[in-house]
Amino acid sequence: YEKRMQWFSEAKYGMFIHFGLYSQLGGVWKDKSYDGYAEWIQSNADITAQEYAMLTATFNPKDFDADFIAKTAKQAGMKYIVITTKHHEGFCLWDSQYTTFDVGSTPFKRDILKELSIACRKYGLKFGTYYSIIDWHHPSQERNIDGNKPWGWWGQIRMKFGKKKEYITYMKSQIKELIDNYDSDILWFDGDWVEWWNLEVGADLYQYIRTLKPSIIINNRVSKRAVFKKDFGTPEQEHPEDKLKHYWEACYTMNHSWGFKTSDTDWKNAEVVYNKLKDINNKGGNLLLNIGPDGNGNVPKQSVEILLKVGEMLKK
Ligand code: JFZ
Repeated sequence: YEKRMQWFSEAKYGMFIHFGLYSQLGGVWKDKSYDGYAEWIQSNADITAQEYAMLTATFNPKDFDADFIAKTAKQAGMKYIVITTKHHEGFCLWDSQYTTFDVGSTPFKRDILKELSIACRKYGLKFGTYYSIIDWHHPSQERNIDGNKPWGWWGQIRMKFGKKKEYITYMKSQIKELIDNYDSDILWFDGDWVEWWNLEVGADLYQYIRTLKPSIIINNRVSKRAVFKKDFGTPEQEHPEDKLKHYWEACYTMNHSWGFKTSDTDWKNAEVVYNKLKDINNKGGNLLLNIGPDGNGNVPKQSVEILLKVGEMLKK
């Protein structure tokens, strides 16, 4: 365990990328701007999976430039990148054999994960893959009409009776693709809060992945994050006051939303980010700092500016 965690504990700083069909919307659906995270618009605007799926027809981020992103991360002093390969919406950024709800069914067609994983290797960065446990598109799951906001009906999406095995097989097949085709170094799960996800399925999945690639590292959200801290904990938009006994990584955005959001212009300045990074590192943690490219694949210029400024400060 210590051995496979070594690069991670030395890395200190990484880049998170939230990118998906939602990036095209920028937080706006049918001329109305929605509060909350832009990657949650399907929930916030209560869009049916069927209507939402039409966004594949217009997904064409021609300006997506993996080399530029990896180069910028490198210049910023980062050591790894984690990208949302499948967020809660269920859309896959690679051409998966196990679904057609993926980049292969869009006019774009390019394999975003292939491009980014190659660029990461070129600049000596580790390559990590975020994979959501909850899936708003997969037929195994349905909205919980009894659920309460603010997590929303979609946030508490439930497993249909008798479908859990089928979905877990789907997860395992896709994760095997992420490891076989892109040699993922980190599996970063999310969505562990739903009721049907429990410690047994988490432990089984953890073991399965460990067998596929013994050196991979897996975040605590593979299980119930409150209970299980291996391989590393993941506090979000906050970080602990003191040193912790386990490996950890805090994730933050530079504004408020993770996915690209037009109205979200309240950017942290470079000093704030730099101080957060130093504070987290002093307490033994890593910072995973997010960018949300827009629907054309462009990284907001404010984000690039902050990244490069912090990179300069780190060199001094
Ligand atoms: C989750 C996602 O829902 C969100 O879209 C984003 O990807 C983020 C990195 O992770 O959001 C969460 C997860 C957990 C908490 C809050 C937001 N939490 O434990 O308070």
